[in-house]
Amino acid sequence: MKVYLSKRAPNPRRVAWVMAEKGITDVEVIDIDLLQGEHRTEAFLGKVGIGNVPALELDSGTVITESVAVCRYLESLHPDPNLFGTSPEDEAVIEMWTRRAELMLAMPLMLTVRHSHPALAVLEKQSPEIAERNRGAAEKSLRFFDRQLAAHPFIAGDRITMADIVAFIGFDFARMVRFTIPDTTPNLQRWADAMRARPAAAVGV
Ligand SMILES: N[C@@H](CCC(=O)N[C@@H](CS)C(=O)NCC(=O)O)C(=O)O
Repeated sequence: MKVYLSKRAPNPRRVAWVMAEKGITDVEVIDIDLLQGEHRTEAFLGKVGIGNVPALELDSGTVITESVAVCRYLESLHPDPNLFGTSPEDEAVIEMWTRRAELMLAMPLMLTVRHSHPALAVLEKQSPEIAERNRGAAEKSLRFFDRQLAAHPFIAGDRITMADIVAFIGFDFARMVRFTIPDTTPNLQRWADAMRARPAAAVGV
């Protein structure tokens, strides 16, 4: 099995983080240089089918893209520690929070960086308006997550799950454009400090 990742890119980092949490070392990691366009070559597109990382190539030849799908597949092979839920209720709650983390935080934060950081102009026709609108959308979500984290140590409850990984990597990526968690959301700040302290936070950056 091979996984195509790219250093510093947020979606591949989710996979690197999950592999680190689970101690997965038997997957060959191939680093793709996005800024050099290695994901847009005919060879990559022919194999993966889409110019995005991460991509997981199974021994059967099947290629799985979409970072959360890749992570879920890895969890099915390496169930411990559990990041996606252990009962129907637990799974549904974690999926709910993972989607919220994706749509309300990670996606707007990634679009903010993509549309405003000069280094990413090579990948995107940048629009300051899109960057600003997405920064605003992420800012609007902060209190919602802060309230959840006032009642729970992690986003979906009492342990780290995929929802935390998706949300934290979004925040960490947005530091590139000086997006910081404000003092007005101290629970989010406490959670972010705890996430940053995990050994997996050092992988894929
Ligand atoms: N929804 C996909 C998004 C994948 C994605 O956009 N990956 C970025 C890196 S973070 C990429 O490959 N970008 C290449 C490009 O924009 O040309 C996922 O979660 O895997």
